[in-house]
Amino acid sequence: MKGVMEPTRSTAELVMAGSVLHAGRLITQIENGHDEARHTMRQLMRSCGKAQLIGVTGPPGSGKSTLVAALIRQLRRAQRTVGVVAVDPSSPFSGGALLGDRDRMLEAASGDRDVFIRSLASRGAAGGLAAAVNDAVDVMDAMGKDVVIIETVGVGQGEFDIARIAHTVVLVLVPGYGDALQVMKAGITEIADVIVVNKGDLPDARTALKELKGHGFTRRGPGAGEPWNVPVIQASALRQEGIADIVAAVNEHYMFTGSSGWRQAIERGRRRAQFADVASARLRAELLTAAGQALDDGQLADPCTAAEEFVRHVMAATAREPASGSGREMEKR
Ligand SMILES: Nc1nc2c(ncn2[C@@H]2O[C@H](COP(=O)(O)OP(=O)(O)OP(=O)(O)O)[C@@H](O)[C@H]2O)c(=O)[nH]1
Ligand SMILES: [Mg+2]
Repeated sequence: MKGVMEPTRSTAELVMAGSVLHAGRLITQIENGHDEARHTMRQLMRSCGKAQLIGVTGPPGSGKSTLVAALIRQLRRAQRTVGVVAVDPSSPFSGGALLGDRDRMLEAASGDRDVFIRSLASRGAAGGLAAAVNDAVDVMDAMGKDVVIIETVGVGQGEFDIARIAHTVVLVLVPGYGDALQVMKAGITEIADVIVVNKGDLPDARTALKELKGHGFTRRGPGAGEPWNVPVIQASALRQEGIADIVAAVNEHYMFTGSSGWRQAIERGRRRAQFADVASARLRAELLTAAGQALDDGQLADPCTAAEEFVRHVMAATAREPASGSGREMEKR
């Protein structure tokens, strides 16, 4: 009998073929800052850029995870494959809650091969949370998931900004938090593309909805095109009401960003932030090592001046760096 050797497939190939096992391991490697993960990510990048990225954010307990579970069901009904990155805000108290969230979402996925859910904790991410979230999103994108949902608590004040990652940001509010003034104060209107007043089964939902709708929030992409009118949708994630409306609004926004050049700007902004996040985390680690040495050598009596000088020195060195030409030419590029 002639034995045919099975060619060994690389992790990247296995992930691209949709292996949940290998994708899960890869994300763990990313969290641990494993060198091998960078190598795999490099290979995966060429398969990225196809998924629709949806951010789900809002205050603690507004029903984000319940809504994500409902969205999974709705998207699966339309035969769309789904990845979820649930970001733990790092509070040691939310460990249990996160587990509950996962259960809820897993129930919605219940053995479905086309749903992949992963939670990330900032305390675990070696290279910074933003970098880990971006990598996890890229992994799910490379797996071929049609939609990747990123769930995170809070808006803008976190360690990373969901508006820099997602094509569409869904803000989940609840009756009581819903008055327009509070929402504006929180700076939320800057990033919400779709507003959901969740827990519509509760008594105050109508008032909140009316007030938010009355305000008429708009968003603008780059350039002088038409503004996007932010829809305000009442829903009950618990009773799975209003979920189809949310999906329709998200898809409409996605189309809008595609036709207005906005989406390209979002994607460019994401890659720019990703570069800066990874580079600054790496540099910070290197700098702390170098600073430790300098401190031991007694060179940090005036740390601020030393830092300024160091940066000037590095900037001058990198400006001279390119083999083909001077710093002046680099400026022109
Ligand atoms: N009445 C009602 N309760 C809801 C609804 N959606 C979620 N809840 C409840 O609200 C609580 C919080 O729901 P989660 O989905 O965990 O909220 P979350 O925003 O993900 O919470 P964190 O991730 O901890 O910030 C749970 O007890 C849910 O059952 C809803 O539509 N109506
Ligand atoms: Mg949650």
